[in-house]
Amino acid sequence: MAIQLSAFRWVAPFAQGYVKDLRVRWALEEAGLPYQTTLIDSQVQASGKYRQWQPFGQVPAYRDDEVDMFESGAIVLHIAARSQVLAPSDESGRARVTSWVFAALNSIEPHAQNFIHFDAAGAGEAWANRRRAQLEADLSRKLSMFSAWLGDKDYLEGRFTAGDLIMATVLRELVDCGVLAQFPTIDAYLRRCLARPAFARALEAQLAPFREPSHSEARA
Ligand SMILES: N[C@@H](CCC(=O)N[C@@H](CS)C(=O)NCC(=O)O)C(=O)O
Repeated sequence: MAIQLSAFRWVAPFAQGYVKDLRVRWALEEAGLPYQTTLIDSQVQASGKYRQWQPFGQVPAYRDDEVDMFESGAIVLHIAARSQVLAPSDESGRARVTSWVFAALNSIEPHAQNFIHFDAAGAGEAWANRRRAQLEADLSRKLSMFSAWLGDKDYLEGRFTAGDLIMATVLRELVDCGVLAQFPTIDAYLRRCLARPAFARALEAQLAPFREPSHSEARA
């Protein structure tokens, strides 16, 4: 069975290029594994059949010959277990990759998302400005420690892995709010990750259906 991945047929322009199936597409491109996309809309999202595949009606969901999965981080780790491009084959190397995937999703992404959502609301009352400053301080603290870890490394564990892939998708969301300007080491690291040809192919694969309003919808 060909690998199948769910993705949205269309999303609002601000979300285009940022839907989380991008992580899985990128991993599959790095691993050189071909896949088919099941494009869904809100009707499919709400259907019992799709909820069997993705319990929260979200994207991405994934299946191959062996597994039915949801959660982008878990899916990327599954793909990494099949490709040494994304993770070393030894137990200790794989454990480091798993740690970085969780660090990105658990230790950095919540701070990044909290700040982005508050920042997007713009300046407001005094309490809101204080809260925004607090969220920025929390995020900056994490990014400072992350920057110290990176130091002069090209990638988190010396060479590109699934940990870098997930971390880059988390950090990329911070580009527009300007926070990364204070962290040139992270900014350079992010640019290095995003310069990979597999990322460009994954991004284009997500964006292509959004340019085709007449695209007929596949059912999950
Ligand atoms: N933790 C999940 C989050 C998935 C997620 O947030 N998907 C969004 C698109 S980026 C979605 O499907 N949103 C629609 C909804 O929640 O109804 C993952 O990483 O796979």
